[in-house]
Amino acid sequence: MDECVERLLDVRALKFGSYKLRTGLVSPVYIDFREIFGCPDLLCQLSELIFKVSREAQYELVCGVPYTALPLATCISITHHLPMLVRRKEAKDYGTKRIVEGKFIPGQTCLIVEDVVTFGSSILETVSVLQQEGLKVTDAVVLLDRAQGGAERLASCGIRLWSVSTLPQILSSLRSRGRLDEDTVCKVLDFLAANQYESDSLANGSALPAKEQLGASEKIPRIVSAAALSYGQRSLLPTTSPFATRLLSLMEEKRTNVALAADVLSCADALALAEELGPEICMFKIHADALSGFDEGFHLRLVDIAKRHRFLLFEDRKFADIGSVVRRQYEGGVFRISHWAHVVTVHAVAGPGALLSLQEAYSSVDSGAFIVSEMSCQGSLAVGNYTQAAVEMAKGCRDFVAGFICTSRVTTDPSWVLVTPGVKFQEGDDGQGQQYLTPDEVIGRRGTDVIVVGRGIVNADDRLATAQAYRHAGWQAYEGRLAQS
Ligand code: 5BU
Repeated sequence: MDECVERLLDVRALKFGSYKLRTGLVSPVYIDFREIFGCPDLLCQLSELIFKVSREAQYELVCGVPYTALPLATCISITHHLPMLVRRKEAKDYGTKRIVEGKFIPGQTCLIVEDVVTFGSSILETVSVLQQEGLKVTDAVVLLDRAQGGAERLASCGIRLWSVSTLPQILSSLRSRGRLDEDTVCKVLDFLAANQYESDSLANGSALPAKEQLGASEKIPRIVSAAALSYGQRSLLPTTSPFATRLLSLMEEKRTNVALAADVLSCADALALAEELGPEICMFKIHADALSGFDEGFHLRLVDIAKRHRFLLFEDRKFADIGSVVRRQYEGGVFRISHWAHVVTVHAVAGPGALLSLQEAYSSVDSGAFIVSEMSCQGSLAVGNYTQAAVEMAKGCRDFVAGFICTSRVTTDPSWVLVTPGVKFQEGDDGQGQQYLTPDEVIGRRGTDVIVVGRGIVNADDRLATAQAYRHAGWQAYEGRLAQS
């Protein structure tokens, strides 16, 4: 790598100075490997280094993280006759609708190729997309590790990271060649030390580093609360769990914060509802044990509809038992929930054991859980100290817990997603304990993030128009809240 380092400086793929980032933070280093697209010899040299450094990894396919790493993966594919996959950022809305292009057989192993790693989030996103297609991912390789905790975070998710170089190694190489002065080296090292990935950075009151942007390590000040940041910004926080990242970015892209509670009688009715209302929602929530006709075919069809209409599957199981039983309920039995649900609910009453068992059993790195910290029904015991203890419990399981079921802002930490059931245009109750709040009250005034609407839509004469009306109301309330903060 040493010989390439000076070239990287010369072509301005590495820049030292003072760079104001989007959030106002001033960084002493900027890395932009898009600059090497104009130097084919350097591109080939670097891709060869990437290939060599990861030669102990076992894989049959390569996949670059879009977009900067795509040419690097392409060079490796061509030179070493390795089939390549391309992960789309979004599925096409015409033709095959594939999210991963290329030829593969589920069960094959794929190496992820990336240019820079900061906190590992972009790699984890690609891992999750490939895993959903049935591919195995155990290794990722990167040209430059900024040494901000990304390798450790990936290791905790079961991904081994190989890196051609780290930012401190590059600094020392440039320093010894007289291309960088001591002062700049110290400034960059200080910057790296102050911007490390910490899974619990909020809990200890420090500022939040945002997820990697190309060459940019950004900070979001502590004062921000969930209400002041967009869903998209929150999806980029390093403390946001992989599932919450996926949900928040989907909500931002699709412009919907409506989760449909599909409380219908049969699987056939649920499929019809998913097909009709899928384009309007971010999550489709079911109670699998309350649907007649549940079988393997049902969840396969549901997964297919969810992919086509881009929503996430939510099994409202409300696990509440000892860890070993909860794990069997999640993985096995009739419902095999972990095989199709992106997210589940867990009661806090049984303590952290249930959460930890579910986390061990999940089948994709971006599966998650919401902890029930409050309930919408009258007389619920989930209040006060119980609610606060539930929020505390989540901090021990940040990679799996995505947020809370609640009816109020139980935390101001913007990395958690707050999901509120009991939503209808008409406030009041259903005569059986359920209490309803309006979308405006929930999102606009109480400051939670997702409205769960069931009978308000399911019992309407025109379900589609009603779902659209809830979508509109939920989004307006969200935009109004952002404008006010
Ligand atoms: P409704 O038809 O909008 O009242 O349906 C509400 C859904 O949300 C239903 O599936 C409940 O199981 C779910 N729910 C709830 O209503 N209140 C809660 O506190 C929790 C879940 Br947790």
